[in-house]
Amino acid sequence: MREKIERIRQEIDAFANDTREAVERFRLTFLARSGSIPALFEEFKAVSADEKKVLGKVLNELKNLAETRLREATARLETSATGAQSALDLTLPVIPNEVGNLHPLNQTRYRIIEIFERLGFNVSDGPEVEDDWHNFSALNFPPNHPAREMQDTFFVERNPDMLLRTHTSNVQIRLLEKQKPPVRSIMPGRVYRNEAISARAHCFFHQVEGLYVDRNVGFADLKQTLYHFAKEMFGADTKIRLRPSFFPFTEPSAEIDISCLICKGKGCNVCKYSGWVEIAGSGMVHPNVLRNVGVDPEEFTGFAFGMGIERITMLRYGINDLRLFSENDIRFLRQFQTVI
Ligand code: 2U9
Repeated sequence: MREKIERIRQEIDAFANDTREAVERFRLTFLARSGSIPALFEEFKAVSADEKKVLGKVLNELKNLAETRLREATARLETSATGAQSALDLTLPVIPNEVGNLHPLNQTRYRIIEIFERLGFNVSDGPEVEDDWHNFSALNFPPNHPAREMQDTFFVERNPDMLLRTHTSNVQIRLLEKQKPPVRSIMPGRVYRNEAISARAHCFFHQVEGLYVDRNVGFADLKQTLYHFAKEMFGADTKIRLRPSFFPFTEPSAEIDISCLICKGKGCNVCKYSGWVEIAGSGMVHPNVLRNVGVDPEEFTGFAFGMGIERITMLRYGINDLRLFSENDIRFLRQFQTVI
């Protein structure tokens, strides 16, 4: 029996426990019920009492050796590359969670909404596919007037026409049709134009328009509201300038310029050496428009304005190509990560 024990010890030492299958074979060969070590214990029962004293110790050592080797081999497998991939190593550095960010246009939209909400404006929404009345006729665009051609769009149906709205003014019309003044609301949304795509134009873009109709609303209210907006949006030392303009739906009308953020009015590429950049259009709501929605222009007056969210965002961040906003290039979008 001594020789058998010695032979099995040598077999244990020689056994290559390097794969999952080999470890299982090791267990079956030496330790399982039908393995060689339990067989030795069976034999042990028959030896003389004297021999038991010596052999018992040796046999237990053999069993401990086999069990230790099995434990070690199993542990090696768990941590090795070929072993269980599921082995959890709590010492590894964590895999960072990739957090996305709001699209820069949405960041600007939320900032614009925030500024006007604090002045008491609420937010209204309406359809992007619109009829001729709400997009053009109610807004005092006469049929065949050149103003219609300047806002050419995509027609979904003809006679009667259904089209992709060219501005969010359709929402103001819908609002005034169902809500009597006072109305103080802004309308952010996507609009469409039939334009060739370039760095400065696209077939769709985003606007925020605003409308304030009540008794005694005057041009001074318009000017002060947009001055406040410009300072909140672009910084406290921002100046504004109003230039006469024309829109069918407002009279009088004015373009709103701000002092150039880049050169502080000295003259640069962005302001084309004028010191001023355009940020919005505005005006007093045309009496015909008020009449079209059943509001008496003798009793109520109002001002309205409109701005392109792309344009404001380009000025805010110094972006020079409109197409970047809709290409979904992660290298561009990642630059607008906000710290939360
Ligand atoms: C109603 C009455 C009046 C909305 C207005 C503008 C001036 C304007 C442009 C700015 C740049 C469009 O995004 S842009 O191309 N908008 O200049 N929009 S006043 O006037 C309204 C709207 C609704 C009932």
